[in-house]
Amino acid sequence: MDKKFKRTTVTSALPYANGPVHIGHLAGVYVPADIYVRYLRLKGEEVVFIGGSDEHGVPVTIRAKKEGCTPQDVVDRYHKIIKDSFQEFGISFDIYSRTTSKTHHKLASDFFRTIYDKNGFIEKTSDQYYDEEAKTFLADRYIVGECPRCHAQGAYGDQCEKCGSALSPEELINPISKLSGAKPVLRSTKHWYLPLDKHEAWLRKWILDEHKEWRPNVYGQCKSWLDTGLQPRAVSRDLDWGIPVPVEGAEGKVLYVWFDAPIGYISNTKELCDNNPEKYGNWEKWWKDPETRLIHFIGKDNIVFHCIVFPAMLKAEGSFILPDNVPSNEFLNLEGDKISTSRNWAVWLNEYLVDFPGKQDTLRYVLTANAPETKDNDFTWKDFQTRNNSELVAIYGNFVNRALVLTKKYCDGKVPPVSQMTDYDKETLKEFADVKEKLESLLDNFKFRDAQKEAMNLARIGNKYLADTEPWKLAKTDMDRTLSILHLSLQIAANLAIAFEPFLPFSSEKLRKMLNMQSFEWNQLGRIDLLKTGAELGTPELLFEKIEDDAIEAQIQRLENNKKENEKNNWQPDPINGQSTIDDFAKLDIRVGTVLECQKVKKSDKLLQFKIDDGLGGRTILSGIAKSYPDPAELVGKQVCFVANFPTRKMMGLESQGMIMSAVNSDGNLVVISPSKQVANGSHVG
Ligand code: B3M
Ligand code: ZN
Repeated sequence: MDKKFKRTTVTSALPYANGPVHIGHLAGVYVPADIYVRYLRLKGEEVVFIGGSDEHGVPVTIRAKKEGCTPQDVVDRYHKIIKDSFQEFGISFDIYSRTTSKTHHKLASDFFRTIYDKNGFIEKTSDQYYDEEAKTFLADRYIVGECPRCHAQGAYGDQCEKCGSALSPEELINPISKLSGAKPVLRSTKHWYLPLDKHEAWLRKWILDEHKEWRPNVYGQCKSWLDTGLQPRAVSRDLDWGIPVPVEGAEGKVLYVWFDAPIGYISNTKELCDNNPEKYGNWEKWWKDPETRLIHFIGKDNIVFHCIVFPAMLKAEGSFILPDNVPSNEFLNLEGDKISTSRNWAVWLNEYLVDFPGKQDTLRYVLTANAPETKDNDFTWKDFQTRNNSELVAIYGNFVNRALVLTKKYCDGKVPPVSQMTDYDKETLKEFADVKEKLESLLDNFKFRDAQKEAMNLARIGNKYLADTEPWKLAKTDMDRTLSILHLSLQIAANLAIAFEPFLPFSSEKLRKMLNMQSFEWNQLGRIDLLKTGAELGTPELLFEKIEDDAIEAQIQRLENNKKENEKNNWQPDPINGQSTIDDFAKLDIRVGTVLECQKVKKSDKLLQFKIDDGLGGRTILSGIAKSYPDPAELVGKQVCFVANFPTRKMMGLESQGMIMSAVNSDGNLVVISPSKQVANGSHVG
């Protein structure tokens, strides 16, 4: 660590407690933060790791309304689910608390008040949309209407998703409240604003000149915000869920969730220290001492809040340090598609644990191997399986298992003596001599993906060493050499246990026990005297298990099902298509006929060929509905409606005389239209 710092405060974004967490959260924020903290702890550095749930904000209130419960019920439920998931995945927070805690309410309130008393806010009255039925002011996202730019329907008060324009709610044509469907009215209301424009000059210097080492994605986003020019931002809202604005005459107003949430880092630190002062000392040393280094782990959609807004708040308050780095990841996609809670396109951590019990490290490994550190990245189940089976099992697990099982066999489960070192041994040792420095330079620079690769490389070296030296063969002729090889292999395994601890804590713990390692420190990395000759080893166990195809197929199937289910639930009929007249309709001659034959057209996966009794001598019609009727015979004998006066068309070398009429169902399937009672073939539809 940089000499000027004595200790590190690590925070990770506080997830909203209005739903469970998924692999995107884990990959983007919590696994990298946890790797970093575990690494610092192994080095014996002074560090705290602060987490918690973000429990305020409009989405919580909406969810509560929908479910007919209170906002507190919602956050109680999800706080627990989220907290448990993190714990199960070994995210080693010193504290995981919540923004509904008493400590937080008081601290956030005092924080606001300090800035207020220093005249750090501006007060402004403006007109905002109000829903008279729901009796509430409307957050931008809860107002929809026609986009003033592209005229698409359903644009949000802050953005049109069709054309991408940033909007403000007053610009929407025919705005509607998403809460009640009512037409919102403008009402004047007073709010407090943080004048970011006044902070712009020092922010520019601090970020653009003094923090050029921040990741390019973070630095770039900050630069573009700063270059556009900062505007005052409202830090209060009209809402009945949150921390009341601690100012007279502010009834019905609460702190904006993005104002109180980052203060949650501080409150949670305070709660931690107050509860355990012997271990952690006074909370202020973690937030106010210039010798403390503050690091925020976040996702890319939170950059502006952590690099611009929160630092401006800290500066305005006046007694806090500023973050030294804000390692932010890009997004993780899932099977090529954006992860989406509303579309249920996600791998939920609580569900993963049910399907893959005990396989936390596999997910941690795969998420780090594919970490979206510099660009968006993709998680696929196939890749998950490959990385587990051909890296964790075939390299790391295989090496460790062979070393331990052979030791049991040839040396009674005790660390064998080493009698000779060949040139080959020395070469192997050379290869991993600098592993510590390599890993450090990567971890210190938040390059977790490359760091994990380096650790796996160490396992590769070990695996290759055993494969090349083949001690199981040598055992027949040269037991001394066999034992020397095993000795060295076990030392490499001990190094692996340490090197992998930040990444795969569960397997490292298992391995540590198998090797019976007493001391376990980062400083030991690269040494080959970690295990003493003659020391008793534990029982060999498999570190990783193979994942079979059917488990992977089941996951892919589940995602497909979610997608279908979601399409059904979110399906809405198309809007009515312009106007037509009775004369337009009269031009179509629609009739009823009975299907006499129906079969697939050869070489076409779309077309079905119908023979229809149309009451007029019969006709053939081709219809592109084969995918919806995998068994065309089911249509034989049914009456269907068809357009009888279309000109004959040729498709795939066959003639089609008319068009069978079908409804397009919500899942995209086509369903042929039949009269509700038997009618004479050739009857008119009109
Ligand atoms: N809850 C947004 C998010 O989960 C927000 C982060 C707060 S960090 C102080 O993406
Ligand atoms: Zn638009």
